[in-house]
Amino acid sequence: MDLREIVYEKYNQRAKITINRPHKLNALTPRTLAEMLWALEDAWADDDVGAVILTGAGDRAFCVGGDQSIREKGGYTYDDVGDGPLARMPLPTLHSLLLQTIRNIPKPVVAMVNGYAIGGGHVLHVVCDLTVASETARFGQVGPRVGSFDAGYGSAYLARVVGEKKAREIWFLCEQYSAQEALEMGLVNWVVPPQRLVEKTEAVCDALIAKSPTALAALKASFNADSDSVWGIHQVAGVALNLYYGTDEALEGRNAFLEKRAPNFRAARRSRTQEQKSGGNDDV
Ligand code: 2NE
Repeated sequence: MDLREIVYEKYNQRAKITINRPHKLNALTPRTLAEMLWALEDAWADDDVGAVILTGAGDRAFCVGGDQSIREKGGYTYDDVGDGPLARMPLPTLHSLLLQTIRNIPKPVVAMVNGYAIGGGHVLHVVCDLTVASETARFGQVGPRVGSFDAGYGSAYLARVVGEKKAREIWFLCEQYSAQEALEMGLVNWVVPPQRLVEKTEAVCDALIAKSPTALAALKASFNADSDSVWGIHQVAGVALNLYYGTDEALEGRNAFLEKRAPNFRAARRSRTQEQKSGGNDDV
């Protein structure tokens, strides 16, 4: 595959996927996601690969989720789709497929978080098996502020990781959390100074690669089994998200972000009340 938005490397029995859009804080396009899926499938098929590292280029961001500059009413549009059918799929569908592939690949996936892990970029690290964070990393969800949501792995699985109250706080308030706070809530496994991030991640991979691959694969599948039902919720949420993108409410969130102002959802709240009163039959 012609890789333009990620860097994919294989060395010392590991595969490393680096989201390579540092000028956009490693925000995701359909192409980025299609390339990441291709790389993960390659790592899956390569018997010599015992662990996968997922990270972002530069020192500012791991990934800040969907690229808001290509989001329009109705969803994300991107001309540079590349070849193959994957890149023609809607961004949320590709993001969902990527999350599920990170979960399904029978090898540990380690997130190396070097900066912002925000929105759909935050969800990426949440579904990874382990997370190593730089002291400078920042974590958070932004959907209710920018007109989006991940009502599947991003919320239901997050609640299993950090607990119900904390997950609701993270999504409802859209605040940012430091690496130390993330460690305290069980969201990451290790926090290290930025200059030790690569060294620590490589040491974690060395430790993983020294273990029995079949034992690790069986354990990963077992951990997944308990939360696999979230995949069904995630797919329903994806249908809802694609419908939501067509609304003025979602567009107000995206516009407010791009115009660097606070969103105003008052009109959306009023129209919800009107719909409820009329049973949603106004236009039928
Ligand atoms: C990431 C964050 C917290 C950074 O804040 P700060 O204050 O350090 O920087 P600033 O000025 O906000 O951002 C720096 C530049 O990066 C761009 C900004 O527009 C800005 O550009 P310039 O003004 O310098 O030209 N930028 C930041 N995030 C971007 C993004 N996602 N897409 C395109 N450009 C982005 C702060 O910027 C923030 O909260 N960003 C919003 C993150 C966001 O909205 N992510 C998408 C959530 S939805 C999603 O991920 C998703 C989905 O919708 C569907 C399926 C799967 C995932």
